[in-house]
Amino acid sequence: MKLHHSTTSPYVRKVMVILHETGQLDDVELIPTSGTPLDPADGFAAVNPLTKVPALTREDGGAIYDSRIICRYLDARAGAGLYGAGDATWDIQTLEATGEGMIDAALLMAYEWRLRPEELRFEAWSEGQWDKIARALDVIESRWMAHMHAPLNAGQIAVACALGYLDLRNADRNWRENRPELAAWFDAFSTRSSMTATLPG
Ligand SMILES: N[C@@H](CCC(=O)N[C@@H](CS)C(=O)NCC(=O)O)C(=O)O
Repeated sequence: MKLHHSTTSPYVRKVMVILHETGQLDDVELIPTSGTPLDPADGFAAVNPLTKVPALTREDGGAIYDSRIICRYLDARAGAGLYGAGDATWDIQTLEATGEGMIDAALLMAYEWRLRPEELRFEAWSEGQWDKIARALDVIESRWMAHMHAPLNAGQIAVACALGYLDLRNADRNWRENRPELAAWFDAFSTRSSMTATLPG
């Protein structure tokens, strides 16, 4: 398989963590692919018309994209059970969506200050994105910690990659303040070899 990859993308990191955790790393060739909405990678649209990483070309040649679909595919391929069984899957997938939503909001903030010309930047809109992240962090701290301490699942992986991205792009916002349980959980989760091997670089 071929994985269109970028070392700083938190969406790619979710996929890489799952590859590590499920023993599928050697089944994938990494294809460095970086681009933005203003400057998509050459030729990448033939794989993913949305020109976003990650995208995975499977052994049969078919491409799949969106990190959540790729994560589900890799989980099914390995029979890893990272999405739980029965009704538990809805909680795991909601936790995954919460992590993913934090990444979406943080990426929109990063694009706002990296890509938009200074005179067009919209501060209130960026703050609205941060408010989404802050609310999600509070909900995880107050309601989801039992799920965070459950056996490894795709929801935890998505939240961990979101927190790693906040440390990379929004360190000044100090997300750990007033969220001691989540901060302690992330410290411990960050020691997993799947996490140390996929630090943004
Ligand atoms: N929902 C997508 C989002 C992927 C995404 O936005 N990736 C970013 C890199 S972090 C990207 O490729 N951006 C390029 C663009 O938006 O043109 C997923 O989960 O895979």
